[in-house]
Amino acid sequence: MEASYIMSAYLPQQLPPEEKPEIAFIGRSNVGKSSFLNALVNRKQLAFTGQKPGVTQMVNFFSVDSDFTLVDLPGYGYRQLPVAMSAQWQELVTAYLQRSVIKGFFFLRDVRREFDTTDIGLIKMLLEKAPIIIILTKIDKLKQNEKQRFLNSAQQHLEREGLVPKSVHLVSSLKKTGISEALDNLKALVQSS
Ligand SMILES: Nc1nc2c(ncn2[C@@H]2O[C@H](COP(=O)(O)OP(=O)(O)O)[C@@H](O)[C@H]2O)c(=O)[nH]1
Ligand SMILES: [Mg+2]
Repeated sequence: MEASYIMSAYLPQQLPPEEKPEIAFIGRSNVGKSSFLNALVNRKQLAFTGQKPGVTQMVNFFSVDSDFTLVDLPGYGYRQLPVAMSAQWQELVTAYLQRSVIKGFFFLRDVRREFDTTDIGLIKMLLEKAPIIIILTKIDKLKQNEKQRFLNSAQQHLEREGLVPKSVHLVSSLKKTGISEALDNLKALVQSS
C-alpha cells in the first residue's frame, strides 16, 4: 500500500474537489488518530503525531494507491477551549461532511474512557452519512484480562443508544495490534457502493 500526503484545508473553501472515495478519521484530540492512520498505511510520520493541539485546525488528505483518500479530521474536545467543539471545528467538519464521496468513518475513542454525550451525538450524526468503524485505541495500556471487559462495555453503551457500527476494534498503533483487521474493514468500506 502506497500512501502520500495530498493537502490540508484550514477553511471550508479550501476543501479539494471530490474525486476518489474517502474514509475519514474522527475523534478527540490526542486519541491516537494520526498514529492509527500511520499504522494502517505502515508509515512512521505520514500524518504528524503528538502535535500540540493548536487554535488553528485543519483537515489533512492522504492518497492511498491512487485508489482512495484517507482524511484526518481535526480533533475535538481540547481542554484549552471553553467549549468542547470550537466554532471553527464545527464549520470545517460540517462543510467536510457535505461531501458525497465519503464512504465511511473511523471513530476513535481511548479504550479506557467512556463515550460521553458529545461522542454519542457525533456518532449519531455521522451514521446518517455513512457506516462507522469504531476503534478503541491504546489497548497496550490495558492488562490482558481487562480488554474484553472494555470492549463489551463500549459495545453495550452503543447498543443502549441504538447505534449500530459496522464493527468495533481493539487497537494499539504502538504495538500494531488489531491493525490488519481494521484494514480489512477499511477496504470493504472503500469497495462498497
Ligand atoms: N500507548 C500508546 N500511545 C499511543 C498510541 N497511539 C497514539 N499514542 C500516543 O498518543 C499521543 C497522541 O497521538 P496522535 O496520534 O498524535 O493523536 P491525535 O491527536 O488523535 O492525532 C501521542 O503521544 C502518541 O504517541 C497507542 O496505540 N498506544
Ligand atoms: Mg493528529
